[in-house]
Amino acid sequence: MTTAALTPTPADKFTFGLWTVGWQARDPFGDPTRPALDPVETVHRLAELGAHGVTFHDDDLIPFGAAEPDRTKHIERFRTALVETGLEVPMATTNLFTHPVFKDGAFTANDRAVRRYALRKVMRNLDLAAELGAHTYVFWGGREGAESDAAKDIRAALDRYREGLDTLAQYVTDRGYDLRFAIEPKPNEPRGDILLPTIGHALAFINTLEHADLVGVNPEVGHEQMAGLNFVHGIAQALWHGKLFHLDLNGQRGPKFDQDLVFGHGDLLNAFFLVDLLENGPDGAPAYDGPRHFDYKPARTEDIAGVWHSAAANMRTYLLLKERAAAFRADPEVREALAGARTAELAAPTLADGETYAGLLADRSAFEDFDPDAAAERGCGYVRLNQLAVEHLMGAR
Ligand SMILES: [Mn+2]
Repeated sequence: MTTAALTPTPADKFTFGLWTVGWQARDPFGDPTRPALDPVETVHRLAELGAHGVTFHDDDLIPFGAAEPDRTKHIERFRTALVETGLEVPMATTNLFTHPVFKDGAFTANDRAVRRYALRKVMRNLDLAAELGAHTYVFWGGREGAESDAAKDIRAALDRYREGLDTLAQYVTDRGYDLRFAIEPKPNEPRGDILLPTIGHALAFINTLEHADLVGVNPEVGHEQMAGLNFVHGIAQALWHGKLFHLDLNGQRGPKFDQDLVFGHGDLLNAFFLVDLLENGPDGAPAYDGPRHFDYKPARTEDIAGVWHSAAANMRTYLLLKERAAAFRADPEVREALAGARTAELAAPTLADGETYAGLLADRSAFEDFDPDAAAERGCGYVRLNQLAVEHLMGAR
């Protein structure tokens, strides 16, 4: 692959949250290791690195509780930086977790006044998101959960979660905003157990919403892997439901605390198949054409130079995996191995066109004359196929 192809450009649609590179590396055991970053500087640095856009929580841009004139000033500085760089804001979200008022949740806090306050905080930032041209609004309910099963009536909490999203979807619709919602699942951290912990939980919940068509998911690599789940399968199912509205790329090494590593720095083989899934859809076109959003944290060990190095690393890793996945798909030996593994046969419906179960019952070859032992003897050839993927990933082919 040429150096040019590994140099990110806005056409690659790479985006970063202000809170990612801006993380000062405060953790539960230690103080920050880096100074705060000015969002204006972040916008300029990301543009220099070839990013397409930047995303934000309300409080990343405007300090919590800022007076109205200050708020306006922060927004204007940010807007100027966007104009100067051409960076877009494809997504925005709300901080409903840092301030102690949200210690028991926002939409699902037992305290009704906190729930009303949370909805107002979201509505205010929805106005700003629409004004800045965002098309996706993410809901990560990190504080929506509990540590004790006695603390929360989960069925009532889900009623309130639904009420909150229905109310906000109505608001967006009435205002005519071109915004869709994306729920970001996470199993735990900061709460002991978080509501809507996985992609599957979120998809089932979305089906109950009044404005279900406006709501999809924003799955994060690490969050699903914290639950021991296969991220590629989760993304494939979200695509299958037509609900992959956005996604968060990063790295995670198994079920432990949320590491937010650089993309690919966790389960690299799963990252390879993820990029293959996103970029190489069934018709050759990408299966997903939205932003490739990085929600990672530069390691606490890094200084500011390391922050920008890690930001660039996310994009370079993605482009390398995209190149490796294309080589994998183009390799004649891979095609032969795929045919041997009968992967395309799965697309053929199990019943023939127009056939019903009556036809299946009448087909002696399906059962009476079928030889299950002979079928069981055939190997699938999946290990050979996987090894080909590993070798492409390693640059050995
Ligand atoms: Mn995370």
